[in-house]
Amino acid sequence: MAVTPITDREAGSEEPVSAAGYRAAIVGTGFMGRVHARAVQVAGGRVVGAVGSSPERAAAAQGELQADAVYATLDELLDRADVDVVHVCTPNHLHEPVVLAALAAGKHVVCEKPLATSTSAAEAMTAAAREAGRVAAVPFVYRFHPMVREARERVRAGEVGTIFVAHGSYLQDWLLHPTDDNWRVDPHLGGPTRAFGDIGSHWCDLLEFVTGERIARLSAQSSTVNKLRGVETLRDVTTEDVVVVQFATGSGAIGSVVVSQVSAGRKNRLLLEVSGSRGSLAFDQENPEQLWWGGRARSSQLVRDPETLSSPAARYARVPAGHPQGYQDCFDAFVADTHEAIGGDVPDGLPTFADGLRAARLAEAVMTSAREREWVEVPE
Ligand code: SOE
Repeated sequence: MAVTPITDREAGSEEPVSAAGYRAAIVGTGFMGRVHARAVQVAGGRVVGAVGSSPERAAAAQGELQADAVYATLDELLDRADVDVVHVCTPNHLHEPVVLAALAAGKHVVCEKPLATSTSAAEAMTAAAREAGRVAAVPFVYRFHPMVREARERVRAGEVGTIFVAHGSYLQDWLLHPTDDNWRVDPHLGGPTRAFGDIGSHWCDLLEFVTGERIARLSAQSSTVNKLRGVETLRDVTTEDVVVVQFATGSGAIGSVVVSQVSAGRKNRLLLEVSGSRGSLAFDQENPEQLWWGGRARSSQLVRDPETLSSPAARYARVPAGHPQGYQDCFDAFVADTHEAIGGDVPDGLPTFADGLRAARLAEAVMTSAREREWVEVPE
């Protein structure tokens, strides 16, 4: 099919999908689309095309995305032979159709979390990626902080000992007021769980990534604080603002997490603390260059530094010590690892659709438990 970009800065050659290159298409031109586009460029890739919710929005975003061209429809973008990887940054309900179309067109995919708005959709997407033999990654990006990798290495090396308790929170305040609104609030666009799907999923991913433990059963309660929301007219809200989960892991550790999008003053505070028979570790996403190490005799605040980091963690130090790195750096590292995976070497800890599916199963268990008011087993 002949493809006519709605705007074209520089017509590139349309070589088919390659293992060496990272020619990306961005689907969705909001905040996350811009974060992904920057990461593509830092990873040495190029945004060859973008599509937005309307041709006008795509055209308006072209400069910031540094996209060679923007397209009126997804089909036109997918027709380009030279798109290696499609980054899906749309509202959640569109993840499934966009991912399935991209895989059917032979592209690798990076899909925002939550991967899908239901477990069955996440299963279908994971199966489609496996059958297509494509790289399919999900940006659980907090895994890419060097101090998170350091925590993981210390757990792996036995320095924490047998883990018996893990706890923490993920708190935001951007939905505190009834007039705070966003597509994520609408279950048709964001999915039936909001606070847990959007940010609780990050916390659980980090817990399981750092400790190697798996949540086996859980009990949850949730609350919708703002039952009506809207800027001009108020409408009913069904998605939750707050979730509290207590859980047990397969090996018998217990723990809890508080997830809230209405905690005044907390902007993006993800806190994870784990304790075992030999020591404790705590990581705070708003202070990501540090890691608290708790010992019975002595505790210390570890600071990212070549002296402190084991080599798997040092791999993710992107700037010299003392020059704080943060959220965008995590994205840059995530896309760089996705690029490597497309080249054939899948780096340790790359979050894939299997992890997105895991999050969907946890989300379903949380919703079921909160609704039924009982403990729920989480299927593997
Ligand atoms: C909004 O809650 C949001 O942007 C999430 O969607 C991201 O996953 C999280 O990293 C920051 O907050």
